Amino acid sequence: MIHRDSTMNDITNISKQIADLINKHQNFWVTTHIHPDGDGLASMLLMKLLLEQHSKNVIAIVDDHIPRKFDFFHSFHEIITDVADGRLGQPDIVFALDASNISRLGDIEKIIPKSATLINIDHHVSNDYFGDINLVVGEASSAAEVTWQVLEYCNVKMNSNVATLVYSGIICDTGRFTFPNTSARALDICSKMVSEGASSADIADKIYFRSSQSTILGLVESLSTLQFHYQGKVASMVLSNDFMCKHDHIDTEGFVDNLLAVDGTEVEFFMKEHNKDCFRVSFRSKNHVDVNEVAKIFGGGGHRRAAGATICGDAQTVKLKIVDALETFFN
Ligand SMILES: [Mn+2]
Repeated sequence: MIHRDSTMNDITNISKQIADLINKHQNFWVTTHIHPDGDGLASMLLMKLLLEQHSKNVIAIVDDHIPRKFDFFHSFHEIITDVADGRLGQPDIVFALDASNISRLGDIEKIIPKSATLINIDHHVSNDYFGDINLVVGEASSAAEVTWQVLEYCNVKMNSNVATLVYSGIICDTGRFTFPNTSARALDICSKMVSEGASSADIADKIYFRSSQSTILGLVESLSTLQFHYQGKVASMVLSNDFMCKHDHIDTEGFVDNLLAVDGTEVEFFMKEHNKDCFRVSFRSKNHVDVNEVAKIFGGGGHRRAAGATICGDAQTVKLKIVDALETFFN
């Protein structure tokens, strides 16, 4: 199969297929990736809202802990995080939002019935088209932007819940409108969402201005490990599992973005030791390095300017492996 980005024509055709499937079926699951972020959660809950407007039975399930800062998202408290939950039932259709491959769904991969139609809606260039239907738009700012296109096609009834979710998904994935994926289209959609009732100040307050003390201490700890490589072109930092275990509720999303502030860096990476000797690594790039390619070396992926991978080993070994992998760009 040729993997290519969905064109405008495809988007309309695939949206039509999705609309037909929604009409024909009654039982749905919506899900997103492990380590869920604002974009994945917003996209998943947007699809849930659309389906509920069509009087469907919808289960939102994520195989991971959900960061509390998103607790103002509509139906946040209905998200099921236990893959053995008795309420799951049998879905006819499963929507996977913001996931570049099936293993990103964690154990949900194992419980999707063979009979269900899997619909993959995403914006990662690394997406491997794992769905029965795939709507992948690599140039979209966010999965929320792609999901919004489907919702518009399906004539979603607008309200402030829809507007808040679309706006939130886009600000999370554009780094509050600072990353290169902040397109005119993304801003146009956000402008429309503000006129439909999304409050940019309230949303920023909730997502960005109520970090727990542990999170700020975790940031201080991470920054204290800051190191530069290749004459300052690469910056790295680490947060150990020991520290994570001593403090509850450390939300490390966005930690790596602090390194983007350093003048002269091209690649930034942050290693979070989520289990002993196993690191979740987030990569960022400012200009010419495609960190999706770097993450792929380690079995991960993402976008040109933002990607991630899981790498196991002790901290020093993992850091050296990454620095070595970057050598071709900086020597
Ligand atoms: Mn995303």
